[in-house]
Amino acid sequence: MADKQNRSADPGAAVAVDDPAKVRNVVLVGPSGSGKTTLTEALLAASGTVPRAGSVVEGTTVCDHDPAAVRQQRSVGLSVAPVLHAGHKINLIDTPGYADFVGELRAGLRAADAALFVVCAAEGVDAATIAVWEECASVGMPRAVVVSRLDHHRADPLAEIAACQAAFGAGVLPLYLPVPDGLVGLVTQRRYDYSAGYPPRVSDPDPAVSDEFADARNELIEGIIAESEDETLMDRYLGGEEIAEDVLIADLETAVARGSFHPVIPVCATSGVGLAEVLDGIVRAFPSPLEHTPPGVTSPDGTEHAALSADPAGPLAAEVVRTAVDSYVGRVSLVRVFSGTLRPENPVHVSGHGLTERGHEDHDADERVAHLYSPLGANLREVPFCVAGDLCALTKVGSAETGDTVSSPEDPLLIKPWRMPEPLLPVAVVAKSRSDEDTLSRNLSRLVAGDPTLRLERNAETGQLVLWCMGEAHAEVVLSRLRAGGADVGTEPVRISLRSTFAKPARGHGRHVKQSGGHGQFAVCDIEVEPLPRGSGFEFVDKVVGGAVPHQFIPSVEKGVRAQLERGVQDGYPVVDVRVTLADGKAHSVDSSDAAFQTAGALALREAAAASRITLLEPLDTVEVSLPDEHLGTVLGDLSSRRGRVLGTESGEGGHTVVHAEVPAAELLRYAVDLRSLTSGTATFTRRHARFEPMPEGAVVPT
Ligand SMILES: Nc1nc2c(ncn2[C@@H]2O[C@H](COP(=O)(O)OP(=O)(O)OP(=O)(O)O)[C@@H](O)[C@H]2O)c(=O)[nH]1
Ligand SMILES: [Mg+2]
Repeated sequence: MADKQNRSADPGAAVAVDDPAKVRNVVLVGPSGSGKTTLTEALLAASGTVPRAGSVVEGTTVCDHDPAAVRQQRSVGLSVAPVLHAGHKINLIDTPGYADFVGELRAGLRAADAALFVVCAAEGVDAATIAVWEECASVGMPRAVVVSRLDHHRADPLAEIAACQAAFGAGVLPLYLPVPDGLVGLVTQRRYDYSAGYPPRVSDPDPAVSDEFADARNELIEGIIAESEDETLMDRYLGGEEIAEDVLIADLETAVARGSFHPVIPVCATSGVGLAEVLDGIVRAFPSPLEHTPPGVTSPDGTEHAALSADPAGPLAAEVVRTAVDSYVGRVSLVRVFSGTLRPENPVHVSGHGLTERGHEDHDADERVAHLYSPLGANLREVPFCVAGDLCALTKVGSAETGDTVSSPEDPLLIKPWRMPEPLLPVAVVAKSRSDEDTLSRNLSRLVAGDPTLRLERNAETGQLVLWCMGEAHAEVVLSRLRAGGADVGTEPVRISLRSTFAKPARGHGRHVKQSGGHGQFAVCDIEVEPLPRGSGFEFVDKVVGGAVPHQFIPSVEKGVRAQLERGVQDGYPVVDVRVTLADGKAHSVDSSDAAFQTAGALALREAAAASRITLLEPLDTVEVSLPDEHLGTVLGDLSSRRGRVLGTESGEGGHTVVHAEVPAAELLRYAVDLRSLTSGTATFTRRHARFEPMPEGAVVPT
């Protein structure tokens, strides 16, 4: 079980809309603790969707329903909360701010048409949030900013707005500013008084209200006019003409929807200040799905398909953006419909990308969707259909994995995938008993299918089951889901697969002779073993003269040697990079056999190993770290303390440097965690196995 799902009759209003123009999909983005979940909760309560706002601390919010979220006191997954406001359905998509859950954020960005950046009035703006802002900017996603937690004891909303302007760049301007008990509208020149909570008492327009904020008002109006398509407006404004409020608002809304103007709204979720302005802003200025170009699509065989649009009568194309596994209802797939209309009575076609690195095959299947639901956190409310542009949840669509396309069997489609982050923290899990092992493997594959940021590795050499996670908080969520699924699991240190090799040439004599009673065994061989350069593997040379070892038994010797190389000659580490030459031997006309010569070959190798010196080889990875220049010194110093060798650095985009290095894999086990703390989460890295290298004298063999 992951999320405690709950299909209740109807805790909210009817949530099926038939017109994409009436839908807004808004993803909440921002650092952990900035107040996204609390804001969502306040908006749900303000709109009457829930009777009263729950609290993150008490674990009673709609969005943080997962037991791991309650325990960690922060969101650990994406959550959808639809709010009805002014005849529109706003799908609020709450995402976790903590870096481990960036996969959930990516899914939220995919499902949304606009982003609300939530930053705390007391915290400044962090680099990870700036990076998401820039990413949204690069695809023209409309964005607005909420400066949250106005009641924080260190809140300084004006400083925070200035920090947002410095961090996010042009077009970021406040639409409202805080005053005691509420806000003042810079364009509307009205006062929004929240002293009695939501909804605010709104005053009539009054120029005196904004006197105090004349500079901010002028800057805002100039900012809006600069974005206007009416080029005469600036001249008229500079000529002293008062531009009408409705003209300014219309231009403002167009510029927001275009992604070139980003209003800032100060908000306090606890007192309600700003909630009406956020809801109105979303409905009026954020675009409907009709204005968002859906992702590219092909037929499942890869042939091009006409571009999609948010047309309820178009071909069905929906995408599974998230999968949760629930102990009561099974698999719950959160779906964004990009085109067409999903109806429970119609069969659907599910096709996937076959993310082979996660151990999945390409898949294609026809399925039946018994019920459609509108999710409200963990609550599933049945709906009769879901139109293009809207979000819904499907249950029991067995073959659907995150990233899959749901289309119609008559016109099967495949939506081009979105980019998912690579999990880089290995965690070795062990089942406490035999029966736990079975439960574990059953649950693991389901978990991996639902979470694209989780990778499963069964390492045959070390015998370990390794889960590659995004970080420790992610690992905790995964483990708690496994335990909740009934498997008693623990963790153990991750083992590294080592190799060994011969440090110097040596000879070995293998004699396997047993001739007392019954069928005898007779095989003798002499071998020479020489080290080869790294990466050469294994070579076998036959130099037997005069049939000392009959030719049919030469492959037997090789087989025996190979088997021993794989089993290892010291501590069980496979032997590589050697040439084994069969120089001589003896056979018996009756008692020699394939098996006897295999045994003799293995014995000879063991004897040669005893006469040589065995060097341990450890895996070395090529690592690429991309980081802001200011952290370069720290990261280089850290790499060298990990026995890393820097191969070079190059300047990347936007003040970033890419460091190329080779680092022993044993030193990278916790690099995902350490690099994040060294660079405040601003660096990323990739790693790839390069080769094996001798371990330095005195290095501790990782267990
Ligand atoms: N007093 C006060 N506290 C708030 C407000 N907004 C959020 N908080 C508190 O701040 C903490 C973090 O809020 P969350 O809503 O969990 O923040 P988040 O952005 O969802 O954090 P992540 O889920 O980790 O990304 C919680 O303890 C909230 O109760 C606010 O407006 N006023
Ligand atoms: Mg949250």
